[in-house]
Amino acid sequence: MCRDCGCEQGNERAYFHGHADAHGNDHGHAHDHPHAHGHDHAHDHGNGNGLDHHREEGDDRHRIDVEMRVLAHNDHLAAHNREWLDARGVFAVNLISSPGSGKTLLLERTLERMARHVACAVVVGDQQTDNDARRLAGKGAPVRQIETKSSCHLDAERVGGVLPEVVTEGTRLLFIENVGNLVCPAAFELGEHFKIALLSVAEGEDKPIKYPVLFSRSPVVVLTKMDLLPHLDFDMARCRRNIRTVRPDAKIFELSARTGEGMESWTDYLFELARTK
Ligand SMILES: Nc1nc2c(ncn2[C@@H]2O[C@H](COP(=O)(O)OP(=O)(O)OP(=O)(O)O)[C@@H](O)[C@H]2O)c(=O)[nH]1
Ligand SMILES: [Zn+2]
Ligand SMILES: [Zn+2]
Ligand SMILES: [Zn+2]
Ligand SMILES: [Zn+2]
Repeated sequence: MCRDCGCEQGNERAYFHGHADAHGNDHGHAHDHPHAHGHDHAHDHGNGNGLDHHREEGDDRHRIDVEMRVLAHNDHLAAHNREWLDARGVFAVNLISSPGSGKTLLLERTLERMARHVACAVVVGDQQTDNDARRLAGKGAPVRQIETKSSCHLDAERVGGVLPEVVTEGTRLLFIENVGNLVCPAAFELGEHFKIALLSVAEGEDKPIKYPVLFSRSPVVVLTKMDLLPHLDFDMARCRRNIRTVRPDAKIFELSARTGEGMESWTDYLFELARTK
């Protein structure tokens, strides 16, 4: 997670009050869920990372403790989401990119091609507006918008809250469009089966090595807006090398949602994912 943007505080304090108490446990998750679904974990909701809390060791250590605690708590809720999805035979992908890389247009075109054949659902996160949900409505799949307000990423708790509404009986594929941001969403598991990083060719071929956390955690990378290539100095070979530098086994798609170029192998791949569930 990012040290400075205040993710570990749920952002609100850092952004709007500026007096973070650095304890991060302000979201009041009661955690009284029954564990009827068979996993058997320690369930340490205190300082679950095993580090003791030594204020005297300084703020850095303190902050790392808090971050680890927030992430451990989030990972825990994400594991519940994944169990919930697995129990229903749903394959979930978490789409992450910078703002405007083309996540929503890709999903629009993807649903138009797929939703008739495979039951899909979409959860979409933005800081504000339900614009994306409105764009994705009427494409044959239930859609829920999460407005994260001050937060720069989706988290497992918020996603878990909408799953029962959006994932209806028979759903095979869940697309989660994260908040546009190359950094923080990479740190927060949502219960997805894997992350998919999008990079539009207009952003430049160096992004995978500049933002290695996201690209190293994404086994699939989609290079979007290929129709713009003639107008750019984008070096495709270098981009592929950069992706492979941080993620040697990355599967890379090149496509344009606008022209439809490359859409077929993308949807073929998704059909296959849905079939394996
Ligand atoms: N030329 C071209 N433009 C595209 C393509 N895909 C998306 N766009 C345009 O890029 C802009 C942003 O696309 P969105 O789909 O809204 O991007 P996004 O990643 O969902 O953006 P956020 O949700 O704000 O992070 C829009 O004007 C799209 O029409 C593409 O393949 N080619
Ligand atoms: Zn951040
Ligand atoms: Zn639990
Ligand atoms: Zn979008
Ligand atoms: Zn964040």
